[in-house]
Amino acid sequence: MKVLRPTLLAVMFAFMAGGLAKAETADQLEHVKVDLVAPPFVHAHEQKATTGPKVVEFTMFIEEKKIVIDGKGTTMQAMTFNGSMPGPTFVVHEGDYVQLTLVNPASNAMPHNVDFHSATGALGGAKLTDVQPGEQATLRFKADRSGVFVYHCAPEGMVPWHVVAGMSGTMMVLPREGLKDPEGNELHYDKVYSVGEFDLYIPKDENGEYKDYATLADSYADTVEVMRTLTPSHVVFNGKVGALTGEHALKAKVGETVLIVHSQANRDTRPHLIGGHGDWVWETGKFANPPEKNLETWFVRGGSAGAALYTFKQPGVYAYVNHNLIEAFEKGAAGHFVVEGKWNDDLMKQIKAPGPIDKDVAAAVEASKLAAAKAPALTAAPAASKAAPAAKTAAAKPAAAPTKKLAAAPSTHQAGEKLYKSACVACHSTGVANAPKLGDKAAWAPRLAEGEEQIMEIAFKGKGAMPPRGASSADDATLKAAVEYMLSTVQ
Ligand code: HEC
Ligand SMILES: [Cu+2]
Repeated sequence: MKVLRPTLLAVMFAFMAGGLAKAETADQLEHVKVDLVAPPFVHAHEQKATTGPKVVEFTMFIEEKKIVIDGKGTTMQAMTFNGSMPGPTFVVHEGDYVQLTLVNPASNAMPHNVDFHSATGALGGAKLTDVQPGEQATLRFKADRSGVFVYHCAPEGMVPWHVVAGMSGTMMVLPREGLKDPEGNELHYDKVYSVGEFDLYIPKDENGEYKDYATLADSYADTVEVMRTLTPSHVVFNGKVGALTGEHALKAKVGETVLIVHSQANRDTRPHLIGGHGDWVWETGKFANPPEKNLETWFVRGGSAGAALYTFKQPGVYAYVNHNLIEAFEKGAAGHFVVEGKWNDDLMKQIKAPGPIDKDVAAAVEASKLAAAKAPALTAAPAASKAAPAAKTAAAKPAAAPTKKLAAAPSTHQAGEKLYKSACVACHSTGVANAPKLGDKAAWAPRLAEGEEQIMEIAFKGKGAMPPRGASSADDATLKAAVEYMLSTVQ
């Protein structure tokens, strides 16, 4: 019988439908068990697969617990995979099978499951892993495409709540031959860090203080109400403000290449390494697409993970932030890289430390300030138009800048006035939102001092409450004529 088995298998390969044959294949493959580790760290793994596909077995538990999310002691009733936010990062190779046992201990209150964006079918496996407190389930799926992918809890009727309460993480499916640049050169990393960004929605009491809830169920109604505002109270990396700073800062050395996996299961984000770059960035996280080179900031869509590869060139403390800087500095979305090594003067050098301003420098600054203040008065356009009667304004201008000016035909002037009266008058006759009023010399004087080119630029591109092109659909010539008309009333 034992001798016959390979033959039988071969027959199955030849004659049976792919699905069944493949399932049989997975059963024959070598099984390896991998222990997950808490982020920002990632379990040991090969970058290039040295064997054929395997079944990689993982066990992950779910823990509901109250956690502190900032330095002020604000609490949240969290739901977590393996007790961490984000949950652990899984690493396999394309073509491997993931075999996950999901455990929901009886100490929990909620049903949970897991939707792997790297999996195919049954809501990413969520349908097959619905576990009540006191239950476990095992799912196997084929990692049939490479990339970094989000996974998250998705229990019916409570999906967003479980996700923003902490239940997401990442799976990295590496190409079997490892990472490559667009030319096919191999890319390696010395370290990989897993950063999970979370938007948190903590309810406040009548006094504006964050509320503390005794149980997960107690927190539900108020939390959902805050969630519906779409305005997070906190935006954090790895579960709390400061989870990746101070003694928990990410570490690297000059010359080391770090892969940063950044996920956000619910909301868009834009990671940025202050003072560094992304040498190679898979912004959408999918290794089958060529990485982008030398990015300053990368965009990670809500519900996805991105991967950035960077070789540190300079020592120091680098802030790693969500470059919505309000979210970084006011709401918490910031971490640190502490990089050891030797400073490279060629890349950057402080030529002179801050100190009193030198006399000759001060004089030069004063001189250029004077020149700048005089400059507008020297431009021909406003001066010329001041002398010209209103109707001739357009005609006077071609002399100043012939190539730039439009035909001075009276019809153009009329078209400008007509456009003003239809599209611009609403704001510019009343002065809504400080729109300079028609004929109001005081309002226009500082703008004229900036020069007509600047005025045109604002008219075309907008500024503050001034919509681009005054929100009109007029052609360039007519829009210009409308501005000329407006200027003619203050000269
Ligand atoms: C919704 C209101 C609104 C409409 C409509 C509007 N503007 Fe304005 N406009 C403004 C405001 C407000 C400013 C002042 C912007 C500022 O300085 O912040 C302004 C400024 C300007 C300026 C001065 C730019 C400068 O140098 O500061 C020009 C020129 C101008 N508008 C032209 C137009 C023209 C032409 C139209 C119609 C095609 C138009 N605007 C329609 C609100 C409006
Ligand atoms: Cu859940």
